[in-house]
Formats: sequence, C-alpha cells, structure tokens
Amino acid sequence: MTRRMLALAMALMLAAIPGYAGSCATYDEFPGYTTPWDTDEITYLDAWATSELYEKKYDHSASCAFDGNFSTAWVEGVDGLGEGETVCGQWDVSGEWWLVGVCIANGYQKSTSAFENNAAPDWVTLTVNGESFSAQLGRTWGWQAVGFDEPVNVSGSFTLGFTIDSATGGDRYQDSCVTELLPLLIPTTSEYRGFALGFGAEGGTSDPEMGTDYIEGAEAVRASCETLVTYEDGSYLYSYGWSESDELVWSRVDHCTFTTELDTVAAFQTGDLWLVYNADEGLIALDLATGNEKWFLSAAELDYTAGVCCAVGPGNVIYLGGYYGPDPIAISPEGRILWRADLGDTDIYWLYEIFPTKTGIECSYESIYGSPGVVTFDYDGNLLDLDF
Ligand SMILES: [Ca+2]
Repeated sequence: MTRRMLALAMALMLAAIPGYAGSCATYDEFPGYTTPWDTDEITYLDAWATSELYEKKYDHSASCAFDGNFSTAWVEGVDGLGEGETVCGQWDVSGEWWLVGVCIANGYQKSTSAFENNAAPDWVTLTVNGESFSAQLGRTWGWQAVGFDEPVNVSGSFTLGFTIDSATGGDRYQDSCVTELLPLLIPTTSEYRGFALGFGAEGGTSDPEMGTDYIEGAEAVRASCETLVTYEDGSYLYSYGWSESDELVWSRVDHCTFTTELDTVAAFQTGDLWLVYNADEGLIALDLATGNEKWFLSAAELDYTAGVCCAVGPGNVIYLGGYYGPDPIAISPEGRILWRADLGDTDIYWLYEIFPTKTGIECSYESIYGSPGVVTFDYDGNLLDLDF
C-alpha cells in the first residue's frame, strides 16, 4: 500500500467514526443484525430494576421488558414520571460480539389505550460495559432503534442498563413503561461503519465547496446512512431521510451479496437526490424528500463493481469510478449517461478518487508508472492531462 493509499484508507476510517445516535426504525428494517431471538448463541439470563410498580392483577416487573411479549411492560414504581429509574437486562453470549444498539418498544404497547394512558421515557441513557449512550426516544407505536455511537465489544455475560432521564406523561397515569428492550448485535467478524451524515457520506468523495448548492429544493429532509459489512452474507446499507425536526420520514435497506474487502455499497447526495450504489445492482437514485425511486442504472450498464468512488460536479452531474475500472462515467441528475472516459491503458488502474475542479475532474489512479497518478478530464470527458 502506497503512502497515498494509506492516507486514503485513514481518511475513510476517520470519516467512518460515527457520531450519531438515536435513530429510529422498525425492528424489521435491521436485517443483518442478530438479536437474542435469532440465535442460541445469545441467551437471556436475568433482569432487575431500581423499582417496579406493584399491581395485584398484573406483572410489571423488570423481566417484562425482555419477555418478547407486547402485552407486558416494565413499569417503574416511584412517584412521578420515574426519572432516574433504571431497568437492566443480562445476557450470556458465546464468543465475541459487537453490541451496536438496542431495539425498543417504548411505552405500554398492550393496547392503544394502555399506550395513550401511560407515560413513556423520552430521553434515556443506555449503559453497557461502562459505556453510556444518551438517546431521545419517540413516543411511537411499534419498534424504534437506537444505534450506539460506537459498538461495544461483549463476551461472556453482559448487562444492558436503561435509565429514564426524562419522560412524557400519559393521558391518565404518570408511570413510565417500557414494553421491550432487544439488543442488536453483530459478530466481531463483521465491520460496523456507524452513522455517516449528509453529503458525501460513506463511499463518497464529493466536495461540498464546489459551488453545487446540494440542499436546494430539499431543505426539509436530510439523509444519513449506515453500513454493515458482514463476511457471511455481504453488505447492508441503511439509508434514512430525516425531517428538520428529526422525525424519520423514510428508510430503506440495500443488500449486496458480493463480498470483497472493498466497499460494495455506498450512498451520497446530490441536489434533491439520495444516490445508493450497490455492486450487485447498480446506481439507484431516490427522491431525497420521499425516498421513492426516481431512476436506476444497472451495474451492467455502468460496468462497475466494487470500490466505487463518486463526486458531484457543477450542475449536480455525478461522476463515478471504481477499483475494477473503468474510467470515470458522467451521469446527469436525470440518470442519463453523458459520457464515458476511456484511457485505453490497462497499466493505469484503480480510479480511487474523483475531485471536481474549475476546469474538470481530477482522477487519482494507481498505475505501473508510479502512484499516485492524476488524470484530468474536462467536463465533456476529454483528456486534459496525465500526471504520473
Ligand atoms: Ca414485554
């Protein structure tokens, strides 16, 4: 690996350091993750809480938050909304795992009336192995998920603590309830890329300084993505569209079965489009505001596989390159292939970075002539300069 490649790998690693927690999605929207319900390798052991509401006819003990039963909930037992109260669950795992987050069924989900009548945690602190994560939950029906800023390595037995920092009262009662807490884990052989927010997210090399007003027409929704790379069944890319008030507007999962050390999934934004690249399928353009598909270019049409790099130039034109070549392709925001460059030299390979400049796109390559090499094309795809 050359110095330049090392620098690139470092940059990608730095870009991958997640700094975002508190995303919401349904349990079903997290394929690729393992829960205690999915495997014998994660065994539920025990539960306890700092307080439990006692009612003769109903069980509200700590174990109700871990029983897989939506008719039962842990209900704290102090006066008021239960701020500061904690419920804990303990599991035993065989081997080593990353605990990456928690799926939560918030409030009392036995029935819609129980849900509305009772209180539900708002801000909470999740604790595992001495690491704490703060997250705001929605007072929403069904599952929501909290992704940790960084995954926590667990082996042997581990304890998940859930502390209520604030809560929203119910129509009739002030007792805070939690119906289910379900840890999300991945094997340590998988690679968790965390959350990447906004422009030039995972896999992107776009330059927001280029003068492209990339949020024009899409101020109401911003997008984020998260990548999960497993060496068992390929990579998953989770994309989310968020409103200005941080409500989840849309989400989707893209799965790529092709396995390599290179990125096989990527997402980036241009104008009012959220672009998802999947080495199995191709380039999918989504409406940033709705998550609906606008156009699609197949991997065969693009002639790309893994290690995609992308950039957005003037007029929101998209430029793609990749490890296995070929040379850059320019795609209009409407999904039309504008041009394909062709260097015609197989000794210049692995286009790994595209950088839009005033005169054209600077493309960084590896080659037998020395690395890095920079090839510049003008915005019509004509070769301007070869610098090796
Ligand atoms: Ca329950």
